[in-house]
Amino acid sequence: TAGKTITCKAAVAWEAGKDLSIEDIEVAPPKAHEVRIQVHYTGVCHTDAYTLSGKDPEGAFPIVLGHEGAGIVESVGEGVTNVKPGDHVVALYTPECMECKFCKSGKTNLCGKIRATQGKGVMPDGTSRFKCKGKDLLHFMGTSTFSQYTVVADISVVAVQEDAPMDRTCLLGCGITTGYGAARVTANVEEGSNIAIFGAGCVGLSVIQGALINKAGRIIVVDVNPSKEEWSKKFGATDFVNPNDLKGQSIQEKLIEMTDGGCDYTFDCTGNVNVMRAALEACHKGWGQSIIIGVAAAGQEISTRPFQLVTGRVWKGCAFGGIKGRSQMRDLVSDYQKGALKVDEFITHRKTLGGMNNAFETMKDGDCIRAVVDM
Ligand code: NAD
Ligand code: AHE
Ligand code: ZN
Repeated sequence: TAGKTITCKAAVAWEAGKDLSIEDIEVAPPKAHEVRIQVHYTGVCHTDAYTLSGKDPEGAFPIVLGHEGAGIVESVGEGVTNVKPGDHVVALYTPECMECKFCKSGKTNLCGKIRATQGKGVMPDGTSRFKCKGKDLLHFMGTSTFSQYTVVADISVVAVQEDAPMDRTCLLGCGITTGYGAARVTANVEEGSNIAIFGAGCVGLSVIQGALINKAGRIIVVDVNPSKEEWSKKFGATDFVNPNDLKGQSIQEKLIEMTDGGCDYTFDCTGNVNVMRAALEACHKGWGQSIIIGVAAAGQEISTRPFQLVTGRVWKGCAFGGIKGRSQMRDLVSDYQKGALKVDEFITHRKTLGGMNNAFETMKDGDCIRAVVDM
């Protein structure tokens, strides 16, 4: 198949707010510094639903969504040296070129090399590799894993251990790595720190596992869904608070009371800007840091009294947990294989490509942590 166009099935988002349609699409061969991957499994992340909803300022249609995928390299374009056909890989929506200003800074995992074209839904040369019914389809987050075959830039893919099951490694492509990295890399939670996590989805629950490895003190989960108490405790949280149960007290007041002055670190894993404010204001005076992970809709803005920052609280955020995919993914897979990183526990639902819309529905239900789709 190398060098030839492949026809395969994909879930196509023709329009914002509409169901995906399973279509036969044509996937062109990889050009120079590109890799064509047979996607075996993909997770469905809240961010896919966000872009499909039409609330993503960068969302354009028609598009092949999906960014939490694992598969096998089918063929590579000229000049590709980091992966070869047959390699088991995880797609990286945060690429790592290792040579741009960002990659060399030592201060961020964000890579600048292809961000502009990635945001426009095209490959680095400005064109698409997907066609359906004579129309070009856009790429998503440089990965487009809702297709049986996808083409990505070589810097957007990493080879991982072949004995690691791909229905698990796919989840390291976003949610699990994001929460884990936010705790261990972005916040770098110190031993004994009291932390609060707003939102116990895949991301929030994985913040717990990163915080536990760093030996956090109290790990308080805040969620409006009461069923998340059991999930949080199962992952190792010490406390659970449902803001709806607080009579006349704000969640920030409650957390400040519980922690004798405020949390050392808080994490927003909801994407709700009011929650982000509460998370910042629940931080300890003088040093508390709040990490924004959730993605908020177009037009939404955060606010607080500047006095909150004047008095030493810090607001920051991260993408992909601050993790550098090509340098660090193999270690995460190895941690999973050693039993030091939970992955299996996040999978609550399994679907096939034909059930992709059903996976999106399930995600809204509240009892779904991650649905893994067998492509
Ligand atoms: P999810 O929907 O599974 O989890 C969100 C949780 O927040 C749910 O349990 C929900 O009950 C809870 N919640 C909603 N409103 C709340 C409120 N007002 N107070 C407390 N809890 C509330 O989503 P997820 O897949 O875990 O993703 C979480 C967020 O992170 C999303 O916004 C997603 O787009 C974003 N995300 C960001 C990155 C990144 O790199 N920055 C990566 C992955 C996901
Ligand atoms: N396109 C949106 C922003 C979406 C966003 O922030 N995406 C995160 C990853 S979410 C994964 O589930 C991300 O990688 N951000 C850094 C970046 O460079 O996009 C918008 O608001 O325009
Ligand atoms: Zn995601």
